[in-house]
Amino acid sequence: MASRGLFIVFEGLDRSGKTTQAKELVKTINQKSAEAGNPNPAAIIMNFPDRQSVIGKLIDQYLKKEIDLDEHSLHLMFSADRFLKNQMIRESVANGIDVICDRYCYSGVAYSLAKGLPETWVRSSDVGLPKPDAVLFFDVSPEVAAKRGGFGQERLETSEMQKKVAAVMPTLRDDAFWKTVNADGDMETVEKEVFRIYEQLDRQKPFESLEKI
Ligand code: FDM
Ligand code: MG
Repeated sequence: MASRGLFIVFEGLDRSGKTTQAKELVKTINQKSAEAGNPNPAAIIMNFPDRQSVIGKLIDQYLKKEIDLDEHSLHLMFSADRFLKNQMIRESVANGIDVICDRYCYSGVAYSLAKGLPETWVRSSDVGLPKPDAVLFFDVSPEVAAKRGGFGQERLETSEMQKKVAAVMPTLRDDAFWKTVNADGDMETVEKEVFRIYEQLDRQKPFESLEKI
């Protein structure tokens, strides 16, 4: 029987390179698969929030400061946006397709805790989502991140928010499936590191759901 796909989440601060590297990993997997004669895509990219989904469109407006939203409501929208992809992730994995995901519930929890929402409540709304085979935490030093350019214009792109998120994110770490990627290196070095981790992941173990975050 063909093996299942992997579900891999990229997390990290802004300018850690996670978006670039997530796209790059998908490209590499699909290239290698095509070279091996496989006509179908072997990996797909997913981003959270998905700014095109019904819920993601509202989140996008909030991030662009076009609308204001109650922070509890926003937290649940980010979760709901992920649950919209629940079936798609599970079906892709079952069909042998790797799902590479740029941000997931760990961003959800980190940003909401940084804003001061109640911890138990914040950590509960993503329970039941597909559990990643690996969370690659892109660890970038503040100096290197600063060299990569300034912040954008969006609501959460402030140094104050980044500092708070930087303090919370590592506390969400679960050694069972989190792996730290040194994101200070150049693109090719990081790319190799990511692919090395990817190749070592186990497709034989059962695909699970998140019981806690
Ligand atoms: N963000 C992202 C959250 O606050 N909660 C979430 O659940 C997720 C997935 O939204 F500032 C924040 C993190 C970031 C913004 O921006 C999304 P990007 O640059 O598109 O990742
Ligand atoms: Mg961003």
